[in-house]
Amino acid sequence: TPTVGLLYPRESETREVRSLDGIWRFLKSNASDPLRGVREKWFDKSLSKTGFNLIPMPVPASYNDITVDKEMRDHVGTVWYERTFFVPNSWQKDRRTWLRFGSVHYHALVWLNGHLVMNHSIGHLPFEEDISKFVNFGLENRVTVMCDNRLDNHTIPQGQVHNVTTDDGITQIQGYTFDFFNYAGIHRSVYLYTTSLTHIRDIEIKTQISVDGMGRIDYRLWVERVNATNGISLKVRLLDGDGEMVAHQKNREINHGTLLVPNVKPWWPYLMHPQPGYLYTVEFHITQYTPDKEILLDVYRLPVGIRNLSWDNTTFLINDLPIYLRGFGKHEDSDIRGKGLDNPLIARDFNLLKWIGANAYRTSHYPYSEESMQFADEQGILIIDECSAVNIDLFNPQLLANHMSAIEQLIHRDRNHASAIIWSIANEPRSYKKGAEAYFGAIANYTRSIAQGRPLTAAINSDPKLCQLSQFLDIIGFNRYNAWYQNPGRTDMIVKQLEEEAMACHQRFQKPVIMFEYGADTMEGMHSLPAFIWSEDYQVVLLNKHFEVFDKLHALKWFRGEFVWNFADFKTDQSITRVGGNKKGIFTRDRQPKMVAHLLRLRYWTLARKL
Ligand code: BDP
Repeated sequence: TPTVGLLYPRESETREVRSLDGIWRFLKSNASDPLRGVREKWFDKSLSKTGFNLIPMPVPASYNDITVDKEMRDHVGTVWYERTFFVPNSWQKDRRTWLRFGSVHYHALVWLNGHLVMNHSIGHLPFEEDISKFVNFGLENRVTVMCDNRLDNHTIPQGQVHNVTTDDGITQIQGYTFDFFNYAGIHRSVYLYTTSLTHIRDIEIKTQISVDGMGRIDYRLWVERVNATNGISLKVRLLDGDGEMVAHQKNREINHGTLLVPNVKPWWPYLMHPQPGYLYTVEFHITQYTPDKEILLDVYRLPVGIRNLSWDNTTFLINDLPIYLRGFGKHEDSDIRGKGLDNPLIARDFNLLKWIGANAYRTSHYPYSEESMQFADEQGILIIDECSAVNIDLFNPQLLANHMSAIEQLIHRDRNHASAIIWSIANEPRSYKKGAEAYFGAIANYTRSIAQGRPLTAAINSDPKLCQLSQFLDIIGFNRYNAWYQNPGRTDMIVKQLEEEAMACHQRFQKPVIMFEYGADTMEGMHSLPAFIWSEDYQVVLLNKHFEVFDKLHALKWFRGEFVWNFADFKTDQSITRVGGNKKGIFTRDRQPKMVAHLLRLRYWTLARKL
């Protein structure tokens, strides 16, 4: 389990960051022999020496929709990426060079100048390594990445590769039971950065506000010290939103400490306060004192929102006020780039969230980019932070280990974000099956041991009477498709049914309940009166019926939120239930509103004013 590499790369007086994003050289290996490149050591020389045709491939992006080749879109197995870059001589003396990937899906092997430097599984999460000893300083370097998209019974999420006979012979296909397209490639930014030998490896902060308005930040630091670093000390400064210093500390204890902030400006969610998303910056300076001089070894600045979070069997509070969540399930998904990091798209999505009056979303069904988490902190959008365990089914010890690792990496990466308020440990697992109780008991115990003051949830579609996971959660999330998968067309069969389902969740487990998914596939521009499934009118009627229930439940206090499925249309694998993808979006895939967006906007703004 990697426990480092999860601090976001930031420039400072002592750190330089360079992007390796851009156009890389790319090669798709033959599906029938995915490991040929490893056998033949393609990483030893430039990929051009393989004799295969290389194509230009943008990074970050999924590779699937970049070309017009069906085999590229549906590829199962490995692909290779490569590029060259220079590292300045100034990075050599008394310094380290780090190579960091924001996410490669699913499995990545990374070589630098022919040396294997990284091996990481589970997409959606960053990984990095100190590459100093393999770097040619002042000269050209080559990075080679092999990316494997195959999912099996041990991967998070699970999938099965099997052979099918086609007109051209036998070929492999990837089966999986979740509906979003299994995009693959170097999905997020690649960075090269440098630190001093002695530097901050990791930071953990916890915040709290007391009744008298005193803010408190407890921090822990992991400092990598190298030989001659005696006499090092830590200086910590807290800057407010205007850059004014409001607290500071200087000590020889470099591993932990506390900052107190009188009259603290709390971090508030969007529409709960005139100034939501208020962030301070904690500045950590590591200095070495020698008899004649003071050497600045490292500076790292971490944006921090100060807030309280608490919950009990009926409610969920932020800064001691109960909060009702108005949100969405989302996806990282867009035309051409697939799951590739796309800053304009992130910015647009946050503008739409604010326009519609939402205050939350769930990172269904995997961790989203670090950049989006930073946006959420700044805008006051609450994040139900989900790990990539979607639809898991066949419980086994190796899966359990990988699932724990997925959760560890997620919490480790996101624990310092004020916006991350709840950890979601799974989406629609087959939690009614034999083996689920022991499996999720272990997952929940483990998550709780590292939960960093956040409650646990999961998005559950099993019958509450049969579910063996819910008992371990703090907040029960449930997914139901009344008048869609159940009783399609019958919007007159939503209200009673849904009310009973929500009540059953609460009665059995006595915990706060959130609806995490409901919705209807909707073709933009299709109209029908009276409403008929797939039309925009049907989506309006279906949502309206759900609102009726939510209003009733809300009066019961323990019902803590509503999340529509989905924020926007997204790509799926090919099936007869999908028209160009999943169309349950409130927005289209290119982020324009469907008719229902205006209805939802009215509701979310009204709720924001009322609650
Ligand atoms: C739910 C899944 C979600 C799907 C949705 C649907 O959690 O990932 O996209 O169904 O089919 O069961 O629209």
